[in-house]
Amino acid sequence: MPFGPFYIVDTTLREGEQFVHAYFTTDDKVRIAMALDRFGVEYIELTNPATSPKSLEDVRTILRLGLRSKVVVHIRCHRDDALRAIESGAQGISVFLGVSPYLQRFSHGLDVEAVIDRAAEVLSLIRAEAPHVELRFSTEDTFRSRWADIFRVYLAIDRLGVVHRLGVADTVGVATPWQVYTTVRTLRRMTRADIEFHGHDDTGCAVANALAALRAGATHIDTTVLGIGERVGITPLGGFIARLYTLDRDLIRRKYNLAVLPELDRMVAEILGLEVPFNNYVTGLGAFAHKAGVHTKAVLHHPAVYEVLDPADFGLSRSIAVAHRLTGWHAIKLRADELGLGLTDEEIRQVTAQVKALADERPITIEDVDEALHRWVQERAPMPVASGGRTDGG
Ligand code: HCA
Ligand code: CU
Repeated sequence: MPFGPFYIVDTTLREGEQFVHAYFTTDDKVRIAMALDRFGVEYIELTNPATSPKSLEDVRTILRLGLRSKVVVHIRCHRDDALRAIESGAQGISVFLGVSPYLQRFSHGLDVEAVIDRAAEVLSLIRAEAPHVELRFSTEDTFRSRWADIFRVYLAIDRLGVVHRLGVADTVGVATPWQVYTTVRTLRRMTRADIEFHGHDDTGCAVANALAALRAGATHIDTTVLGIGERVGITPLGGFIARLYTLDRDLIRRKYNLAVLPELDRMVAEILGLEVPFNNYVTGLGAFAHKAGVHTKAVLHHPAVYEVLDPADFGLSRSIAVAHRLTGWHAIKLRADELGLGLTDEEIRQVTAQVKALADERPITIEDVDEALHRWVQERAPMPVASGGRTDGG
């Protein structure tokens, strides 16, 4: 088994709300939460209910849906936020406060001892007021913090005995998989807590970092639909699922309802007023499109030659691009068969040569291919027929 038991904390409705283009109405949030629940994410994280009256109301609305996914709220390490989170009735509360030199100098201005005191106060308050709530504490910007500082904080919080898990956050998307592995592994050895990983994608490692965290013993991974979040966002749900699928396909198929992923990606893109990116994991335009003759030939024989994900598992199908100069006779034959034209292999080769010649002159479409095929059938010499037979066949 390449990784241990894990849970997805989808934070489209928190981190995702921090994406520059995001505005979620209550109805949007309900639709997204219901689809995430159908997909099977174990947690849905919502915006801090102290942000605005509407945010608090929306937490309650989502809780009333009675989803299987646990509903958690994400708050700053403040008494008032904590009280509002408890008041919301959320099943989990995720608190964050960092100790990086940047935050110490330019943001909250607290030194390590003051961070520990503040966290201890807020976390103990929550535990006292809401004994059953699932509690998490995360140090923001973990990877640009001094190793000694973050471990002082993590060990102090773990010793309090009030949190279920500790969060490791690559807030600015700068960590490498090796760093993530070492940090999570060390934390796992030194504390009793579960570990959550939250990774931004500024330098393209969010999916790899989530996998590194998992391999090091992380139990919870944060994702958002399409990866939306601050700046370029965080680990995308679809990319993370694709990553794990090739490592343990049966587990991923059992654990999640994969066919809901295309609907989720489309829904969130539509709510944002954007397209699903053309190169998106699993659901992008190109995800299961095969083009070059060498590829199409092999894929038509055995798709796994050029596919590591089976589109059918996601309720999708592959496509073979036929109309272009890289095309091959297998692709043209596929098209001729689709049109019900009985051409011999030699004829298909000749039509393929015509199609390629045309595609060298200008971009072509499937209509051009169809026309070349039909023209061939019309213009070829009539087949010799038995005497007394019809001669108008074509
Ligand atoms: C932020 C906070 C956060 C929190 C992550 C966490 C981050 O918006 O800056 O609670 O683990 O990236 O650090 O999203
Ligand atoms: Cu974040």
